[in-house]
Amino acid sequence: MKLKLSFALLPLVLAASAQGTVIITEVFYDEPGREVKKEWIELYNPSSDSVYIGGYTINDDKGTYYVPSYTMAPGETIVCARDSSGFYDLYGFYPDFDDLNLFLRNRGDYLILRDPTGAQIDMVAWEGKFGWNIKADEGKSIQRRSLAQGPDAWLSNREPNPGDPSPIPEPGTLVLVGSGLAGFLGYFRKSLDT
Ligand SMILES: [Ca+2]
Ligand SMILES: [Ca+2]
Repeated sequence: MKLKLSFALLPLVLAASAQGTVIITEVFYDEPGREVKKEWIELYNPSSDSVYIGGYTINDDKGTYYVPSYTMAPGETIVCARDSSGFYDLYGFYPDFDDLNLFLRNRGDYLILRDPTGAQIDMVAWEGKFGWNIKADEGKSIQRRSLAQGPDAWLSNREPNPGDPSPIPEPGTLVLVGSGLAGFLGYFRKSLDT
């Protein structure tokens, strides 16, 4: 029953994916203590297709992070951390990548995800930056709860769950925020081109 339902909704799931392929789903910017080696970012592929993210970039107010050359499977998350051992200290396992070179400011910062053409495909800001009033206390994270853009799509002060995209809905339910037929046709055209 569940499988049949998922299949029936597939076109609209694809419509959702056409909005941005890969999104930021969690940011851990306020690590315990004064060092800066435990920060991390979680990315998620909500689409039904694999997405190669080599050439994607993430900017904050001071720097640029070149996302690893990697292909994300449908529904896969990856965690990009500043430091493997720092991350391990907190969670008891290692991040997918440990080359994050951004300093995620506790008093307001932002992340802008761009595809290889430079087009912005996602963003998040916190602690008042750009008027986004989401925030995390020390040791907590901000987490996305929907595919929508804007601060309402995010939750403050969450218990970190690196590698787990929740509370964002599973792909079969993302149709609720899909962009409709136009988005689907756009996606279809794109898939024919490549
Ligand atoms: Ca920080
Ligand atoms: Ca997560």
